[in-house]
Amino acid sequence: MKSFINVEDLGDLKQALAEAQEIKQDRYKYQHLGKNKTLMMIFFNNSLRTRLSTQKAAMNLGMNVIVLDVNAGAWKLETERGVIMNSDKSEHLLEAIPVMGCYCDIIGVRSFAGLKDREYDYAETVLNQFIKYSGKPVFAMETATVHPLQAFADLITIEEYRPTPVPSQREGGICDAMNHSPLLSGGAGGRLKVVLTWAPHCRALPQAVPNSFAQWMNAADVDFVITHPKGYELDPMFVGNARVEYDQKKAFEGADFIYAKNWSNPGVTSPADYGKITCEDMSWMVDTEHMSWTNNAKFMHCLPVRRNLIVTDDVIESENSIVIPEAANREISCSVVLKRMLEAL
Ligand code: AN0
Ligand code: CP
Repeated sequence: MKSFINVEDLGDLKQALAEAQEIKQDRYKYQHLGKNKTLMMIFFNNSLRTRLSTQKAAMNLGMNVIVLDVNAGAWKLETERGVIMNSDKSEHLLEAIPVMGCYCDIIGVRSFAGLKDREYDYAETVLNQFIKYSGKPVFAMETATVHPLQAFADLITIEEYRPTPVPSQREGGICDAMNHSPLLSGGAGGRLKVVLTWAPHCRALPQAVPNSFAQWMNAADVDFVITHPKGYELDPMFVGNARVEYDQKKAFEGADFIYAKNWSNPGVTSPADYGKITCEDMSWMVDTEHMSWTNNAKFMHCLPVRRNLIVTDDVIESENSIVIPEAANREISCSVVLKRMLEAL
């Protein structure tokens, strides 16, 4: 695998889930692959899970890891070509990227959307410069429009926690369970209903997490519903065949998984609103009443989450909340990705 950005980069999802299960059972099985190979992680934005889980996955594979926080110690980087560089930015990304490429074998990039210019963000300008100029395989650690390591971990988590006819399968292998699974194989037990719900937040957040989650759920065989206030429509290339339901209660009815996330206005129906907060309706916060509309659904969120804005304490602390195993699976999704990238070097 040369890059990891979209769901297609992973190929057959069943195979990817089988590899995830294999690695989960023995995290150090491929320790030899990373010998004398270096991962460079570049952070333009903060992180807890991505930073720790990616580093752990790389260490499990025997890799060396270099982490650069661009905003803490590096020269300030200019990203736009053609700019007269007489501001506080001392170095251009067009020199910095090939230099970084000299010191490593694989590069992970975290670079959030600026949420000011939709065209610039959706062109994945920073990520594509890394792909073009680093000379090394690149993967997204949440870029302007996607967060594939999160979405892959979410898929693994849904597979592990989906209701199965035999309860013991939950503890068992992903693959064995998958033989009966409506998730990817369209099994006879009825399709899983997975709901992505917008929830309120005090700061404008990117669309990367919901975009990737939608992309991955469309690739899995689930009944996938997206619910949000009018005006928050995600880009059609990510919505795909999902059903969009503006009535949150209707969307939640019969759901097996509730995936909550805030995102700022994607500017699809109203370009001038791109990146803005255009709804503050607190009735969208996921509370116990919301969860009572579902089919005893599991609650998911990529974290970090602001309690009592997106979800109440009661729901996130409930037995049905699987946010911690979801975060734990970030190590597994990243291990599969790095393993494949190392194999392709
Ligand atoms: C980021 C976001 O919403 O994209 C990262 C989530 C993984 N969240 C915040 O900036 C709070
Ligand atoms: N879910 C996630 O990517 O978290 P971080 O922003 O802490 O890495």
